This record gives sequence, structure tokens and C-alpha cells, in this order.
Amino acid sequence: MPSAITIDSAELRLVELPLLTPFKIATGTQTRKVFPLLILRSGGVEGYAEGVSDVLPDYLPETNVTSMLMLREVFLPQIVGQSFDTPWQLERLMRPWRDHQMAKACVEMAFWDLWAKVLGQPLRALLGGTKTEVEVGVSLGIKEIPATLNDVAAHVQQGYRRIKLKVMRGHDLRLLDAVRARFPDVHLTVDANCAYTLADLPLLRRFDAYGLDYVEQPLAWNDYVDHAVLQRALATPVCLDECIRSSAECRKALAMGAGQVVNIKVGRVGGHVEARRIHDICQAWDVPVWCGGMLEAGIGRAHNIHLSTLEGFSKPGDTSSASRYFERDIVVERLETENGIMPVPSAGPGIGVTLDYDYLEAVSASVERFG
Ligand code: OSB
Ligand code: MG
Repeated sequence: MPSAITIDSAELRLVELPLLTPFKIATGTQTRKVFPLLILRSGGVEGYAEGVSDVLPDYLPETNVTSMLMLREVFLPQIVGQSFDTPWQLERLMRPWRDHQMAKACVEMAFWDLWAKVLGQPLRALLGGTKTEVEVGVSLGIKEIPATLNDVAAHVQQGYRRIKLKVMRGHDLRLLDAVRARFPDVHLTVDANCAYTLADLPLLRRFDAYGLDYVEQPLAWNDYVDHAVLQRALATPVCLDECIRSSAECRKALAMGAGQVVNIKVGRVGGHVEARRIHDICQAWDVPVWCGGMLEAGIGRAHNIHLSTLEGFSKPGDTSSASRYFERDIVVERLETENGIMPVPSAGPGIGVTLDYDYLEAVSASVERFG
């Protein structure tokens, strides 16, 4: 067994996949998924990761341009040709650089996959996960109310464990009235992607009438002060997504009472090491966590599923079937749920999926090689 893994080379691609249907949230409509894909190589072994940045800074400030730039100019030159004993060592090396969590996550997650493959272990086992399958819900984009009712019915029928409705200003209470009238017992949540302000407090208080499991990220992406004010005024738990980009932010947000549930996206917080720290802090506060998604293709989705096997992920995640978003995936294995359960990919060690290089080549807008 090698004592350290030398990163011989890296390959950075920008990948563009069409979405089967447009995905509309409060900040805009997505019709394609464009993302950085990183391959790290050591000997004959490859580790993979997807970035969760997008074309425009409409979710968080990072974009594909900034992610690719940081990877190309800063992170990859720093690690290619170097040896690392563990992912923690790599994470520590990148920690001094400010922000750029999505770019850091690419490097760190690809190294976890590589490390796990060299050790011959499933990623989940090295992360400390205990489950071999995870419970999942769906995130439904904004449509006209009748179309959303059909979407809810279809996904409840398929056995998804929770339905999350995207909402925005002017598209909330009537939607909730309609969905609750037809589905009185379903586990229901809403995600506002920062659409509201504290001036909407009277409106947001009316959400309490719908028995929601939580309301996700109602206020600004960088404001847990106002979220604390809101949480004190609501019976419904507030779930933080955009607001939590590090364990330090998580600690402060929970101490302030800014939320009672946390959505962890490994790609948003800089990688699995930081995701695990957030998980542990939430456990100490008795705050449930669940694994969010960013419409990932198979590599990112596989990472998310492995992370979701940790004990504190006690609510259904957003890692639903890949076929809801893509006609064809960049991995060979199909990541599909059955009755709201997603099996942990296990086609081999690491993240347990195999890259479909033919299709990857066809959907790569650019390829850059390092080392
Ligand atoms: O806020 O969770 C979010 C997708 C893109 C950007 C932000 C979010 C989402 C989702 C999709 O809700 C979840 C999924 O991957 O299915
Ligand atoms: Mg969200």
C-alpha cells in the first residue's frame, strides 16, 4: 500500500449537457447544465469530481469562469506532481486561499475518489457513512399550478419521500393551497432561493399554515442575521442552503438561531472534509441535515449519494434519479431511485461509477491537461 498518492496529471473539462425540461427557480431558468469536470490521475487510477458552479453568479458568486480560472491558475499548478497522504492534507493546503469553495471542492472531491480507489474502498466507508442506500425527495421547478400538481402526483406515485416546491414572490400561497388541498399528508417543503426579505414577514408567516417540513433559504444568500429574526417569527423550521458555505458560518448561524435544518451540498462548501465538519456541528446542535443537489450529472450525483450515507443525514436528500434531468449521463451506470430509495453506486471502489468517455468527449466544450 502506498504511503502517499502522487498526482501525476490532471484533466479539466467544461461539460455541457442539455436538460430534458427547463428548470425554473426564483433567480432564473436553466435549460442546460454547464459544469467543470476534473480528472486526477495517479499511476493507472483516476479520481473524478464535478463542480457545482454555473454560467452566471445567480446562486452564489462563483461561476464556471471563476472556477475554471482558479483551477487552472492556482489549484492545479499547486497540486500536480505533488504527493498527498490523505484528503485532509490536500484540504489544508487550499484552506488559506479565500473563498472559491466550488473550485476547491472539485480538487478535494476528485482526490477523495482517487484515494478511495487506491485503498480499494467505497467512498462512503472512508467518509464514515453507514448506509448502503439513502432516502430521497425531489425538487420541482416552477411551472403553472396545474402542471406542478401533475408533477407532484407523478413523484408521489413514484415513492419520493418528500416534495420540495420552488417558490418565488407572487408564486407561493396559491400554489401551496392547491398542493395541500390535493396532497394533505405528503412531506412538503418550499425553496425560495433568496426571493424574500424581512418586509415579506406577514406573508412568510402564512407558510406556517401548510405543515411544511421546512422553508429553505427564504432570505438573502449572505444574511443569517435576518434569517434569525425570521426564524423567531415562524413556527416552520428555516433550512439554510446558500447561507452555509463553511463550518464557521454554520456554527455562527446555528448559534444565532438562523435556522433549524441545514442543506449540505459538498460542492458548495469546498469538499467532503468541510461537509463532514458541518454535519458534525449540526449533530452537536441536534440540527438535522440533508444532502442538496445542483442538478448534477453522474459524477457529482455519486459523490452526493456517498456523502448522504452519514448518520446525520436524517432527512431525504435532493439526489433523485438522474433520468429526471438528462437523457444520457456522462457515467455508464444509471443512478435511479426506486420507491424513493437511491442505492449507493458500487460499480467499483471510490464513487462507484464509471465515466462514459465517448459521451464525455461529445459533450465537452473544452479540455485542458496539466502535468
Ligand atoms: O437551491 O437547492 C437549490 C438547483 C439549482 C440551484 C439551486 C438549487 C437547485 C435544486 C435542485 O433545488 C436539486 C437537484 O439537484 O435536484
Ligand atoms: Mg436550495
